[in-house]
Amino acid sequence: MNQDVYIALGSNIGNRADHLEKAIAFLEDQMGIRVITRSSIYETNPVGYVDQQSFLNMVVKVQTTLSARELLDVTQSIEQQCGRERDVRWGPRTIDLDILLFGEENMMLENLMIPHPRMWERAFVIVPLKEIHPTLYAEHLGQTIQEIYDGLPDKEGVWIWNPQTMERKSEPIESSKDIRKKNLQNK
Ligand code: PH2
Ligand code: MG
Ligand code: MG
Repeated sequence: MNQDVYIALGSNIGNRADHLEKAIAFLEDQMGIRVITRSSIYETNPVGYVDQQSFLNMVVKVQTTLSARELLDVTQSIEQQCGRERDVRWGPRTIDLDILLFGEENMMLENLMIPHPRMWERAFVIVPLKEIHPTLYAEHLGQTIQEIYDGLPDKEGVWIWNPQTMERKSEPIESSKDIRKKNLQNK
């Protein structure tokens, strides 16, 4: 059966955009995986462990006939092939592939939980996910991705990345100026 799966990608070491592209090319080459949609690339301030380089993040939607377990093996092997080394939790990484959602399933694989338990509060995941599927419904939160996005307390620290100029767009996706404007409109 074909499952709709969302995968978050992140890189903050070396040529970050190359790592993202390479990881997507590996996914495309894989039997039983089809890359359906990719978000823009975003540059994001590090979350968790903050004393590190900014990340490039994006989300891709794939369809797969693989089981979640098999897909996890694939994503881990891609991380290896892209030169990821053993790393500090939340520390710098050449490439990180996190399975966010696997169809409608809830599951625990090794120490991996699907849906990814911290994805809902992370702007670096929700912003690109909202770009590709705002109406996606998060069953256990009873909210769409758009609603989760609207409720995120902090969307600063996320910029659209321009792959041509290799620079971020100058304004964060939602600057405090936009938020003030929205608040005024709601009055
Ligand atoms: N990944 C982490 C920890 N912190 N911060 C940003 N901005 N982007 C990430 O992908 C990221 C992070 C652990 O995987
Ligand atoms: Mg991660
Ligand atoms: Mg990971």
